[in-house]
Amino acid sequence: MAEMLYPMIGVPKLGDSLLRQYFQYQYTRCLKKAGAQVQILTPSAGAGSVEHALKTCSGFLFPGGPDIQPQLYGQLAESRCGEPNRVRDAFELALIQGALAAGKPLFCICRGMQLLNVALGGTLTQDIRARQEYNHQDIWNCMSATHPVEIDPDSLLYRIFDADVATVNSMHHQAVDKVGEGLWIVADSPEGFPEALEVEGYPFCLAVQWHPEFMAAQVPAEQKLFRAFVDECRKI
Ligand SMILES: [Mn+2]
Repeated sequence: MAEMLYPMIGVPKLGDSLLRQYFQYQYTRCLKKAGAQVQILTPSAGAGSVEHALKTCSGFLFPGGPDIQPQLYGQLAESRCGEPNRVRDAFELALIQGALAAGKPLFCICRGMQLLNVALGGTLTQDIRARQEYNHQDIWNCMSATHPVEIDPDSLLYRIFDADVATVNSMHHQAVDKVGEGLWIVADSPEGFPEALEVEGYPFCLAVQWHPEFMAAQVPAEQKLFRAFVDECRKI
C-alpha cells in the first residue's frame, strides 16, 4: 500500500563529486515534493542491475549529465563534443531500453531527453553554439528563464502547462538532430532546436531539454511536470 501512495522512482546516479551530489539532490527534492520515493541507481556492469531496477521502480527519471558518446548514434566525436562517461552511457541506455519495453512512465531531462532520442535511433547535433541566437548554455542563470519555447497544443506538455509558450532555463550545448523512431517534437526554441519530445502512443513519457528541477521552486508550472509524472507512477 505504501508503494502505491509513494511510488518508487529510479534515478541514475550522477557521480560522487559534491557538485554532482547537489545536482542529484535537485531531482530528489522535486520528486519527493511530488510524493515519490527515490532510489538512486548506481551504474553497474551486471545486467542484473537493470533487471532489478525494472522490478523495483514504478518509473524512471533520466537526468542531465555529460555528452553522450557519439559512436552510440553512429558518429565520430567532433572537436567541441564533451568527454563522455561511458559507464553511465551503457547503463542508462540499457535501462531506458528496458523501461521503454516495459511501458514504464519516463521523465527525461536534458541529457535524458538526448538519451531517449539515441535509444530510439535518433542522432544529436554535437555542438549548437554556432547556430544559437539565445544562450542555451546559460549556467550562471540556472534557476531562471533564458529563452522561450513554443509548445504543441496536442501534447501532454501543453495539457500540464496549460499554455502554448513558456520561458525556460537552458544548460545544453547539444541538441536532438534526427528524431528517433516514434518520437514527436512537442516544443522548440526560436532557432528550431527541439526542446521537448514525446513518444507516440506510449503510456507516459515527458522529455525536456531544459532543467525543471532548477526552476520548480520558483515556477509552479515546472513542479507540475514532476507531479504529473509521479501521479502516473502511482497508478502502476
Ligand atoms: Mn535550450
